[in-house]
Amino acid sequence: MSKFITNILTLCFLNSIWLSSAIAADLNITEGWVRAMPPNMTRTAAYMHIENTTEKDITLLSAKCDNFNKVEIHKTVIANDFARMLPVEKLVIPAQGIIELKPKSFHIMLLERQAHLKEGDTVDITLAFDNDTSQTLTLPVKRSDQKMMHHNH
Ligand SMILES: [Cu+2]
Repeated sequence: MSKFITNILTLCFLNSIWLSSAIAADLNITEGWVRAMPPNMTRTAAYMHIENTTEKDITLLSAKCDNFNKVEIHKTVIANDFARMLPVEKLVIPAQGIIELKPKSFHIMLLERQAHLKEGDTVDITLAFDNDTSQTLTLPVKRSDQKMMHHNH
């Protein structure tokens, strides 16, 4: 391999390290999980807390996941005691703020699954943001009642 190419590769490598540490400092994503799905279901949702530690709003533009053909950002709205999910184009994480993606609220909707997901599996989801960064999360698959119990004490 020529010296020139080696240098380029080294540069790319260093650059990607720099990028990921910059992202980690800007957005703090915690409490991520994906709802386990019954075998006959083709859709499920991912939840997480996204904290913006910067002085500027950062917008979540899209998400993707290799296990699902279609991924959307959704919001659940309750009208007349009836819960309905609406796609949202993007999700603003306010400067110094935190957005909670959780049941009955915002979530990443995973549609048209490729393979069944069960409790104990993990799912990689990549989120793309308007500051030209993206972040890939490895989220555990859990049953929702476990999570509820954990939160309701
Ligand atoms: Cu949804």
